[in-house]
Amino acid sequence: MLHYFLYPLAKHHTIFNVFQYITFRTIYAVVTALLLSFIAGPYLINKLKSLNVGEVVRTDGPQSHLSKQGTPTMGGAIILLVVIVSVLVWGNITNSYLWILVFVTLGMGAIGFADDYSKVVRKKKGGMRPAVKFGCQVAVALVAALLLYYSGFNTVVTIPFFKEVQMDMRWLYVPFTVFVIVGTSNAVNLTDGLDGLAIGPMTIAAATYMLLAYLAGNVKIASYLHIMYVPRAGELAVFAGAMVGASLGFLWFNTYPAQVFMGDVGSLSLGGALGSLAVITKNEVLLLVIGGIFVVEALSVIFQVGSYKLTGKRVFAMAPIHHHYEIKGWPEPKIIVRFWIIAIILALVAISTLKIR
Ligand code: 57M
Repeated sequence: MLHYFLYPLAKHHTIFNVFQYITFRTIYAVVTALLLSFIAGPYLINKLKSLNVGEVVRTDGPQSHLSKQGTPTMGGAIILLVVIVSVLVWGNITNSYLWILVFVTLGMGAIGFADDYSKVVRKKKGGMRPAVKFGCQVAVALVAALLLYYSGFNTVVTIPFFKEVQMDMRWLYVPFTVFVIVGTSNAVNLTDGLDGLAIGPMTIAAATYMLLAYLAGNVKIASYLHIMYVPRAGELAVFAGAMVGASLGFLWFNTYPAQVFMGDVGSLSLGGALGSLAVITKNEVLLLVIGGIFVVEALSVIFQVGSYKLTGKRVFAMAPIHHHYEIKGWPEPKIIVRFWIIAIILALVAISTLKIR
């Protein structure tokens, strides 16, 4: 909004020129989101407590989790609010990609909110019916995919490390986009099972996409690095920046021992936003590396369920994989911080693909 209202004043005073720069607006999107989280966080936590919006912890998981019973949940609502406010303040509101990101984030957030509400407030065991929840996620992602496709979005997919390997997916890019967005949304949801376990790697992944969006949207840098140039995608650095600030701000309260959980309202929306960032910056396949922690968590569930159905044996003591380490006796903070370290290494590997091609 500031870009829309203040940049035109540059013809009167050069100071207003700063509002045209994506770098400047991205930095302040991070700072704004971080400060807003610090201000609104304690208020929201108290509000959730007074409304009795407390987590119902399952009793069949690791026993250490029983002490978390009643921790305020649905804190992801604050992440959503903070991201959207920061993006509206610092983003170029005439950029259509920004609005697609806002749509997916709010759409997935609404689904997560409905699920949390039925679990926590209406005390419905298991929450929303899985098929309904999945159907709604597909619907949100499909709208985004169709908007991109019919606006002439580039349907070519590149493979990291191999710049010559390219594939034009044509209309198949629509289901592919849906798969990336819904898959990431659910993978982040599965990861969100220990204090700070999802939001740490989310901060790192969003920071990586902040950089990639800037590079992909800059014609000179994109041609120098031989990466796909995506006109107007640079603006998504502002969105990713708001995600970085809001995630770090949430981590402040969600770090072990957590004062608040994000709930599905947080995990589904952040996951959906991350998947959309991967698609619009044309780094869809690289998401497997950048979001490697989320991928491994999801794969652990697929292998566990698959193996149990086929052979009657489990691969892990319990899936998703973070539960496996808990049952092996690793203290919770050790698992969390080690997963963060791996997420940082994966982000660096992903960034290195810009040069190793
Ligand atoms: C959500 N939710 C957490 C919190 C958070 C198919 C199967 C693998 C599904 C999976 C599942 O239900 N996953 C989705 C996981 C829950 O956290 C809430 O949910 C929100 C995210 N959606 O924000 O509101 C619990 O996680 C803990 N937590 C923290 N700190 C945080 O910051 O400690 C969360 C956030 C919270 C709290 O204890 O209550 C969850 O784990 O339920 N199912 C499972 O994960 C279950 N796995 C399982 O059944 N494995 C089987 C098969 C099906 C693969 C197996 O291995 O044989 C486990 N989860 C639990 N108990 N809690 C096992 C049993």
